[in-house]
Amino acid sequence: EAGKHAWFSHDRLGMFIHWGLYALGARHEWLKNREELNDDHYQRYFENFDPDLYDPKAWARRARLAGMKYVVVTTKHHEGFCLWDSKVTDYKAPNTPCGKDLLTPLVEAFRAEGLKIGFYYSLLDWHHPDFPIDVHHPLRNHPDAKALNSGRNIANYAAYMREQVRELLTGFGRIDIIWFDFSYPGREYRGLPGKGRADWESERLLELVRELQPEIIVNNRLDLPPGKLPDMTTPEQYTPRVAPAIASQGVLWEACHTFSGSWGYHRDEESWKSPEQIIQLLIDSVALGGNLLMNVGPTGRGTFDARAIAALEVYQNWMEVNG
Ligand code: FUL
Repeated sequence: EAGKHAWFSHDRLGMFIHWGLYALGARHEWLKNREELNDDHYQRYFENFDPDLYDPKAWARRARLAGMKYVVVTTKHHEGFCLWDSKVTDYKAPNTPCGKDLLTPLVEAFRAEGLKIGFYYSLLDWHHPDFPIDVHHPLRNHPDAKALNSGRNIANYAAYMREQVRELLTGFGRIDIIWFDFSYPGREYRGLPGKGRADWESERLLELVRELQPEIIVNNRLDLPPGKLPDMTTPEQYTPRVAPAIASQGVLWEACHTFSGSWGYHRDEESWKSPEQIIQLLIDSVALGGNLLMNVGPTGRGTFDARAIAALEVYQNWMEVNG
């Protein structure tokens, strides 16, 4: 069993990509939540989504030169927007002005550079009509939030997720990682509940994943029942100082970090990490037996911001001597 995931520990460094409609807002991928934007307001990003400079081959080349051996891309983030031509929603790239599936060329480009492919898929969905208004939902402070939930049936949404995961794991060849995000059982806000395995029907979802892609690595954010281990645990924005306890049970770990602070493109952020910090993150993860997944949030036009390119070049220069 350890054998089938041996590539992961060997490869060590990957590229996370957070790309969706929020890139146009250019101020954090959670803007719909943070600013409590309703669907009507958010629609402007959908109607103007047209990444005219999108060149996934250039992204893939930069990743390879930085020493990255795999990519994990947000096929759908919490906003619910899909980069691929999903058959079960209209809320997808082909229906925006860009008019096409953006995921297929990305997968092809990264594979052509020799990288393995991971799909991030959000369990939260702030667009789907059956996803209840809950603690993180943009409408959580709506005076009628509870009443608005009466028509929403999360079982329909769980079925929708299975359909989408089936598309993702059958339509793009071999997929090496699936990165579900995230569960928050027991978290409550104004009587609106958090969500966990009963809502996602996590075990059923996991069964489907295993059936469709037996070799795949599944992360730890499905809220699996006690005794059921994920393949990988995912410390976020920190690097453990001792290997996570779960590693002793054979669970891989991967720290994920940003070059600045947000995951989606944030134009005005001023918290970009120094070259020393960027290299230290890699050394610290690997020294403790973990992986590092470094994030880039491409712009709404489909480019890597100059600051992200500079950060990737830090790895590139280091790899040329130490890789
Ligand atoms: C979190 C998400 O809420 C963030 O937006 C980001 O995707 C990060 C990697 O995981 O839980």
